[in-house]
Formats: sequence, C-alpha cells, structure tokens
Amino acid sequence: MFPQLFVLLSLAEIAFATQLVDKDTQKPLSEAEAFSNFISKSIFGRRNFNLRQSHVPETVPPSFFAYAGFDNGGFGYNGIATFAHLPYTICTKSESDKTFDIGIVGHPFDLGVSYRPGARFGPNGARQGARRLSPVAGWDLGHNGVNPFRDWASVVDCGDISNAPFDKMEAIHELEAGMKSINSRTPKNMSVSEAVRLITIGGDHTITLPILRALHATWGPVAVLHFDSHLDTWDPKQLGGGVTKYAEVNHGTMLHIAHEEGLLSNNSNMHLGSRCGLLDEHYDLNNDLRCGFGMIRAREIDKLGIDKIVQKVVDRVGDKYVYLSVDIDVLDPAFAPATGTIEPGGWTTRELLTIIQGLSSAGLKIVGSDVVEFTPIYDNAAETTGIAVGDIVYEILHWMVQVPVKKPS
Ligand SMILES: *[C@@H]1O[C@H](CO)[C@@H](O)[C@H](O)[C@H]1NC(C)=O
Ligand SMILES: *[C@@H]1O[C@H](CO)[C@@H](O)[C@H](O)[C@H]1NC(C)=O
Ligand SMILES: [Mn+2]
Repeated sequence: MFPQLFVLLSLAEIAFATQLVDKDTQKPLSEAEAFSNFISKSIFGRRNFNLRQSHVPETVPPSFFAYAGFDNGGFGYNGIATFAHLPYTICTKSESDKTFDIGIVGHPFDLGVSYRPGARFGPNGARQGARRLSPVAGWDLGHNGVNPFRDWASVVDCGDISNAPFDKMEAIHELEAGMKSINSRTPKNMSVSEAVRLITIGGDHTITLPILRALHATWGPVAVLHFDSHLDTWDPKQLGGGVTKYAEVNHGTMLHIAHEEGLLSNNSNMHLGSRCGLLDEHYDLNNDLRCGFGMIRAREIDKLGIDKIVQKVVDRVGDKYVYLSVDIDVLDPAFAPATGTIEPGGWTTRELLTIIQGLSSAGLKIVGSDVVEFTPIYDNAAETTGIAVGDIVYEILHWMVQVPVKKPS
C-alpha cells in the first residue's frame, strides 16, 4: 500500500508544482501530461545523447554511444560473448565461402593433460576475457592507426569445433577434420591474402597436432615458434609410453609427433620462454635438437633484451611459413595463474606482446596460430589470465592483418 500512497502524493505535488500549465507555451496540461513533463524536465529526463546532432565539432568521430548495439554489443558487458563481439560464422559450412579472411576458433579439448584439467573451458573463458575488445574501439595505442577488426580483413568468431569427450583419438580426428574444412574456405579478400587463416583458442596443447596436420596440405612443413615454459617435444616412449599408444599422444609429446610426421621444418623451429624440469640429463635436449628446435630460455630475456630475441628468431626463421603456438604458461604465474602446468619465472604479458609485435614488424609469414592451456577454473576474480589470452589473440590478429600471405606456388 505504501508505494501507491507515495505515487498519489507525488502526483498531487507534481500537479501543484507545474500548475498544470506548460512552462514554455503556457497551455493548460492534463495531469498525465504534467507528470511526464515534470519527469522530462527533471534530472531524470532523457537527454539527447546523439552527439552527431549536438555541439561537438565535426572533426570528432561519432561517440562510442552511437555504436552501442553495434555487432553484438558496443559495450563490453552487453551481448552474447563471441570473441571481441565479432560476428559468429559457422566457418565449416561451404556457405561461408568468401565471407571471412581470419577466424577465431575454439577447440574445447583437454583429454591430453598431465596435471590440472579443465582447458576444455578455455575457448569460452577467452571469449569472456575478450569482452572489452571490440571492433568499435579496436585502434590500439601500440599499433598506430590500425584497427585489426576493421582493416582489409573480415574477422569472425568461428565458434568451436565440437569433439568427442570419451575418446581422445576420435576427438583429435574431429579437430583435424574441422580445421581442414575451415582451411578450405575461399577468403573474402583474395586480392590481399590468398588463404583464410585461423587463430585457435585451446584446449590443451595436444590440439596443435591436429592443427598442424590440417595446415600441412596447404603450406607444407612450417617453422613452429613455440612460446611455452615446456619443450613439448618429449619422446612418447618417455612421456606416457609403456602403457598404451593412446597415452603417448598428449600435451607434452605433440611436437615430437609432428616432427616424426614431417609437419615441421627441419631446423627453423624455436622454443621461447623455456624453463622446466627435464626427465633425463641428456636425452630430452638431444631429442629436442633432433626435432629441429632452437631455444631462448626464459631467463635469457634479462641479458638479451627484446630486440635481440626478435632478431634471433628472425635469423632462424627467414622467409619460411610460420606457425605460432602460444602456451599461456610461457607467462609467469603472476600474469597467468589459470593454466595446467605452471612454472614460476616466466615472462610478463607486456614482454610477450612486444616480442610478438617485433616478429610481426619483421614481416614473418604467419599462416596460423593458437593460444592454448588456459584453464579458467584456476583464474582469479579479476580474470587476469582470460584477459591476457584475449589480448594475445588480439596481438596475433594484428600480425595477420599486417602480413598477408600468398599460397606456395
Ligand atoms: C580488400 O582490401 C582492400 C584493401 O584494404 C579494400 O580496399 C577492399 O575493400 C577489400 N575488399 C573486400 C571485399 O573486403
Ligand atoms: C628434413 O630432413 C629429412 C631427412 O634429411 C628430409 O627427408 C626432409 O625432406 C626434410 N624436411 C624438410 C621440411 O626440409
Ligand atoms: Mn605446452
């Protein structure tokens, strides 16, 4: 009863206050008109927020407000969480031919982990972490004048490639088939870049194997730049071996297997940010060399600095096609606590972003990429890891936009 009484009293006050006469025209007003007039002239009244019609100089671009609702939510917290509010496209369908150039795709898979599980929730965790990224405000201070969402390339969120939860081998086949299907799409802007390119959000690191298998048909062997605290070239006989063949395929052996299958360049691959325990005094490192990897260890950054790190990578890779694989555990746990196999002593988010930008500026020919091992359940209330994953994907997107690719002839 009390609220109704309050309204009645208020209306009476309104009628009195406005004297039922429009203040501008002096025409008499009904009680209802007086009420709405009172509200609209109060501080609660609707303002005209269309800045394009207001006193803003014409050189100022339309307000961010004017875009609210643009492509699934101009403001970060609005809308369905596609990556950076990008349009959702089912990229595996042939109807998607010529509709996009670069896709963000999720691989919700974590059947290959050795320690903390849960990376299957990584793709949607990264979409949540990327909410404050948007085509609407995509011009980054670190990349003068480029908004990678609205440059020559059409960028979409391809959704996830669904995969079987009960059988790792079946799931890996499904991921490979899905990637092959998307890779076969004709890009929208053929005049700039001849192939669609994908940034995959994992998923545990095993997913890099089906991705490399799917890329091989188009690009041949690629130079893998592997940002990771671990080597991931472990001999399957060593890590998971002696039990079943099934156990040998996991997030610590996939680069060894990729080498054995001829998917990697012979001596242009590189680990960056390495730091981890080894399973043997000599065997792991010898096997790693055999798999074609060089290495920049995490602690070397303090002596080398970022420019020399970039130069070493550029010297090693040359003009080979590059596949970039970022295990989020390359970052120090302070910057990325939410991951499966944490190793203290890693790089900062800024260092990683700046190195990636350096590789991009050097024009290395990136044909695909992944950011893996984000396991949202271990993130904090500030979403530190998820937001870092979003920004790393954004940095890689800048690289793909900056360096279009031609298919091998
Ligand atoms: C392709 O990119 C060029 C260069 O930025 C641009 O002018 C053109 O509009 C783009 N074409 C399509 C179909 O998006
Ligand atoms: C790598 O070396 C092997 C053995 O010499 C050779 O058969 C293979 O073609 C080489 N692969 C590449 C990508 O150069
Ligand atoms: Mn890894």
